[in-house]
Amino acid sequence: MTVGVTVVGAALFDEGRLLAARRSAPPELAGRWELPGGKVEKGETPEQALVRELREELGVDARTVGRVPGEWPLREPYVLRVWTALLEPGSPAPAPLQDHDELRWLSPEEIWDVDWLDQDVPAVRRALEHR
Ligand code: 9L3
Ligand code: MG
Repeated sequence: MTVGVTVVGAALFDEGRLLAARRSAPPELAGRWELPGGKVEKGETPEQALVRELREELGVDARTVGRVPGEWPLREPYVLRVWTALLEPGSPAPAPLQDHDELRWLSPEEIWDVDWLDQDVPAVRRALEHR
């Protein structure tokens, strides 16, 4: 049984680097970095939600690859669940279209250079182990 409402996060990898997105809203989260994504809507699978969120937030054409094991509680009733993802061939490069004001492709040495949201720290660690 899946408990809680899923917020999907994308561990989007390209050429060995991981995409980090800096939130511009809401004010209490602005300036912190996250795996882009958002809430699963009614009638969607988590994978469909992730592809939609990445299109809306970043303008990219992406596909999910696999679930990163684990789940990280957010504000009730939300739970962060993460999938690895890749850009489809010919996808536009990601752009901060919605909810973000900066993006960075982080190499393995740079992963901890940004101020990740608290719940994203263990999720990022797990994503790197399971990519
Ligand atoms: N959240 C945390 N880490 C993430 C994502 C995508 C989302 N990697 C939190 C921030 C918000 C809530 O989940 O409080 C819903 O996310 P959104 O729909 O505002 O992106
Ligand atoms: Mg979002």
